[in-house]
Amino acid sequence: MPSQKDKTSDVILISPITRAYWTYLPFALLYLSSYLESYGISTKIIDLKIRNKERYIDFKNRYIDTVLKSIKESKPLLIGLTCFTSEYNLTMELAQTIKNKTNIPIVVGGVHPTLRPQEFIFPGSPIDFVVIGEGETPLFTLVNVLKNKYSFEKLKSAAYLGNNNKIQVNGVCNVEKDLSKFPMPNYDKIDMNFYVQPCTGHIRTLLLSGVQIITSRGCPYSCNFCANNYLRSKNKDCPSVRYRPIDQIIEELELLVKKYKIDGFYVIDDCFMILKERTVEFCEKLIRKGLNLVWGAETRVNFVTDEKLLRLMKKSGLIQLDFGVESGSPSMLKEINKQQTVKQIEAAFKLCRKVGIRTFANIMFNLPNETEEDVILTEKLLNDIKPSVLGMALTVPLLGTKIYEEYVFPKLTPPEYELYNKSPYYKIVDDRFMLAKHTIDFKKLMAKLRLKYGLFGGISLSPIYLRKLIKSKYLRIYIIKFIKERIKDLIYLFSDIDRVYIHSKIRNLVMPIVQKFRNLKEAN
Ligand code: B12
Ligand code: SF4
Repeated sequence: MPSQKDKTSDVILISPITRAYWTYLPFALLYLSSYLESYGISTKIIDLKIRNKERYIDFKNRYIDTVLKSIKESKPLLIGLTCFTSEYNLTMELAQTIKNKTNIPIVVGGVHPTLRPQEFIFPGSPIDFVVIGEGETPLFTLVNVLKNKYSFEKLKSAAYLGNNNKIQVNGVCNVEKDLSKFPMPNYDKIDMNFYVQPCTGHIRTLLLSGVQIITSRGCPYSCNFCANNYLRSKNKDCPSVRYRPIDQIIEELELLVKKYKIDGFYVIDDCFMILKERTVEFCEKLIRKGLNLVWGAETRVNFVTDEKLLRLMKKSGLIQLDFGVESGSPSMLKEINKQQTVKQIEAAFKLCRKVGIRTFANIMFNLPNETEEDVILTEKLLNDIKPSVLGMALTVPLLGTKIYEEYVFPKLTPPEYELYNKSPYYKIVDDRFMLAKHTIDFKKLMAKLRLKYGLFGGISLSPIYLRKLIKSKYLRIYIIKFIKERIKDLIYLFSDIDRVYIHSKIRNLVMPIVQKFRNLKEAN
């Protein structure tokens, strides 16, 4: 049982301030918390959300106050922070603020610390430990070492400042082989009412009260824009994909329905549907349990080839499949090592349409060495597959990816990690991020494609979906939010029309006149 006395906790885990708007569950912290608590180590998660109309500056003050107050009250043995590359500077800032008030050790884990432990461990750093890789067991060991005052040499998959004032790294990146030993995420530790509210973030663009779930960790592919492969390649002894027991997942969903009244869920596995027999087992058990949930998932086109399987998935509540289509150009698909063909993309979309499953196509522009012809091929592919929902983004060479290693020179310095926070949607925020060879106006291109395929994707007339909404305790919120979403659609529609047509028309009218004036000026 947890050793919770009054308000004290052995470990405090803190969500970064950047995640104040996210409707994605803080899975890393939830899993770490439930594993530690299964061994009687009490934990607290600070996961603050910005309030309606709260100014960011007020939120930031509230966030810092809450963190410091909580540390004072809980008197923890250890404070844990989590960090993507984009969050590096804010994480260091937060750690320093904490260290100015207390001497309690701070550990950081997550993608960036795993990739660059040396950027956290150096003389004078406010961070005391880095956990490298998946954190459950290394964090448990760290807590035990601190509790029992053992030597740091006992730490595993961890880094700290050695006696010589140099970083000491013990062991390799941790990849947990057996996921069955981990209890389900510790949902009670956070404000689940916030997370289960109907929003369009669970199943992209569809209003739904739900959560994300993880059924497996890892991916056997190596797309070179994805950091996954690099993280995994640091530990070659472990299987790339590890699975949670299906019964545990079903039990988790049952609890989420009973306790939080969710209407659906979204599978955020790195690579879902790898093993057909597992997908079948999952769907059959979902049907047998009678939870009547609507669900969506992200997968790869090469896994969607079997009509019977797709029909079973639909029967179990599947409404939408999201695909990383990325490009319609065979040479681009090869360039990014996507290991999928245009034919496979076309076939998967065709099959989904036949069975009646919505499709989400994610497209990446600004791929390495992309030419105008590659973009035209992507436009052509979209015309063929006609996704129910279209997502587009410009490729950003992330730290820990092959494209970062190959194309970004000079490499980013830590203050420059802030570049990852700037909107990557339609703008190249730094010359080093320009990977394409053409000079197409991305903003206009994306506005044009959104007008063609991306509008009103949030509307679904699927009977299982509509039935779910009508019976839901959130029906009133669904109606209000549905109207708000359609107003947003209209605003986007007009701004896209403006970008594609009006802007260019005005430009075409005005520019020759401006040019004439310029010529006149030069002549004088
Ligand atoms: C779901 C997801 C999201 C969700 C958020 C989920 C969440 N609450 O964390 C959303 C959609 C919001 C999101 C956003 C972004 N994401 Co994202 N996301 C993922 C994804 C697919 C899964 C993350 C997850 O929940 N994993 C499950 C948990 C259990 O694993 P985990 O987070 O790795 O945590 C384990 C360890 O890392 C470690 N650990 C983590 N924290 C801590 C803390 C302590 C104290 C300890 C001891 C250990 C520890 O232990 C955990 C348990 O084993 C990953 C891919 C991946 N496989 O990691 C990308 C990924 C993390 N995202 C990535 C990126 C780039 C982003 C964005 C920047 C994208 C963008 N351009 O907007 C934004 C971040 C914006 C910002 N301002 O920071 C990159 C990160 C690369 C990098 N170098 O940082 C990844 C790796 C994908 C990729 N493209 O390569 N993301
Ligand atoms: S399939 Fe997805 S998770 Fe796997 S390497 Fe490619 S982008 Fe990353």
